[in-house]
Amino acid sequence: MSTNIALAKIFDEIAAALEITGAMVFKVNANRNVARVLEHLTVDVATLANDKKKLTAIEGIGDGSAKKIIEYVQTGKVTEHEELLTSVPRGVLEMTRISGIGPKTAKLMWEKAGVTDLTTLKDRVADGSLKEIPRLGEKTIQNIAQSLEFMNKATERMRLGEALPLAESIVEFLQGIKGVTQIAYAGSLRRGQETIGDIDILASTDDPKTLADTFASMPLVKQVLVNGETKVSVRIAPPHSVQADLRIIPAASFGAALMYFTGSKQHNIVLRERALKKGLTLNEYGLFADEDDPTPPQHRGAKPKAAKTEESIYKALGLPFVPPELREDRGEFAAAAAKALPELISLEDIKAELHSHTTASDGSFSIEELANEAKRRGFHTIAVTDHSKSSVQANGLSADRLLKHIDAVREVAGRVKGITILAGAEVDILIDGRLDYDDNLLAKLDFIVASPHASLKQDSATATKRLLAALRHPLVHILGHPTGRIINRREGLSLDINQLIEAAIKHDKALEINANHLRLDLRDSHVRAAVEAGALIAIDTDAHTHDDFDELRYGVLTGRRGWLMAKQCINAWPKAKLHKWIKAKR
Ligand code: DGT
Ligand code: CA
Ligand code: CA
Ligand code: ZN
Repeated sequence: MSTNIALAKIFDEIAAALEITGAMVFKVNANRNVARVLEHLTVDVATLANDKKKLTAIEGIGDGSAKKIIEYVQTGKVTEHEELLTSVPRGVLEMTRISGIGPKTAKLMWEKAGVTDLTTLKDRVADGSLKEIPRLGEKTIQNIAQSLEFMNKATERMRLGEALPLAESIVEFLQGIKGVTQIAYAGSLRRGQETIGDIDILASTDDPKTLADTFASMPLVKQVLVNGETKVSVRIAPPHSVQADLRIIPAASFGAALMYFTGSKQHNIVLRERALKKGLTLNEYGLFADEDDPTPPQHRGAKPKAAKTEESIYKALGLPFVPPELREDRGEFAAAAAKALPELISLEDIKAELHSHTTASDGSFSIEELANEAKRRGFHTIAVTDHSKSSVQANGLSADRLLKHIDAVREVAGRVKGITILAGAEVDILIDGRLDYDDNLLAKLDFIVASPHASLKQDSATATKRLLAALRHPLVHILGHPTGRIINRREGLSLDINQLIEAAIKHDKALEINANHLRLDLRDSHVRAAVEAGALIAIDTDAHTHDDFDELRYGVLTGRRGWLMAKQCINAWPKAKLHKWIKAKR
């Protein structure tokens, strides 16, 4: 699969270089979109390159991109990419991935101060010499310094949206190996945490040696750290660079091991205390009678009361099955005792996408393509919510363009059957809480997501006041990605979430979980607070391209970690109920 990743990087670099050299936005976006498509593609693109039609049949890959892919497969390089790299150094391209550095700033620092990579950038920030660059504001320099510091702290943990597909592909691969009877990933990944420290995989097999050897010699592996009979640890090659542990477990104790290695540690501790109170002892081999014997029960040949499945162990401890996302010792035991464990929302419950973009702003869909994709995914409603005018970097719509766009959406809505298409907007919440269009114009829209995009370093009190104003606005439906954070890149607003929850309830608004794995905003703990207080939640993908719809599962996992049930999530409501709620704000 490495051709896909290598090519994705090339398309990303082309996009960044084009941006720096001032190319048209659509050209930049087209290349960036191809990179996303390639990252998510489940077949090796090299196997399709003998036939251009097979490539252009993939959503998001056009004629020009297909040519570049074929060139790469045949020659190992892309001429356009090579040429761009002779005019823009690669290090300059990498800098544009840092929050606070756009293409203009990168270009300025490169031309005026010789900043050609991250290392020189760090030096120039440290010695204060960036200040001498004309037209580079003090604020920008401060932002860059903060981003660098944040990156240093945050880069070790891998984001869920990168770890989950990786773990799934490893599991799928190993499943096919001779002798394997059971296999699953465990750990923080199974609990759906937004970032993970390492990938934990458990398997049972009739042929341990073959499995261990196969795992250690996967093409993805860069280094073998431990190569034992029951445990193999490897480091996965860049760009992933994460550790993966495979543990080989006797089939009879697979459930006990899965429970143990899923964790969390806190949850496991409570389980073991519970076992002891019942005169039992729990470990990764099973639940046994607690006898006064220093030899562990599995070594004395003791027969476990339960071990094969997690369900049987929970049952023997007098508990219902606890979904992995709840295993944090944050109230799940009390809820289980009260027979009040939530029936968590699932991916299949989601029937509406209420935050999405088209080519009118920074998306890659036409309105019709967007609607058809939403329909294909089984949704009854799609809200088209392009950016508002202050989001200049995202090609936000002026008032005039918005009026025309509303007409265009209504025209498609009249034509495409089987799905409700709403004319909406993702309206910027300006620095003081005002919205980015006047009320007359807002009233013409069926649907409004109000989101913060700029000034994301405000102090907590100011930021909370700003978002409260948007929640109070009678025409708004959803507060979009409230903090504006980007995981591992940008901290975002630090908000008084309880005040926002209270206001959302009072004004009957929904708070968004932006499902994009870079955002997951609201985060799990915020969702939990909102769910407990009774606020409505929206789970939206913020789709810019076809594959973005696949990010929905990360939003659902975050919702589940926040104890969210379908009835509290507006995207899971039946059509009539949702539409009634939407119209009540008009
Ligand atoms: P991570 O990898 O940092 O995102 O978090 P986890 O939860 O995946 O932690 P990890 O990989 O260190 O261990 C996986 C699970 O194994 C963990 O959730 C619980 C279990 N575990 C590991 N070490 C211990 C331990 O010392 N005591 C107990 N009770 N459980 C442990
Ligand atoms: Ca782990
Ligand atoms: Ca581990
Ligand atoms: Zn947004």
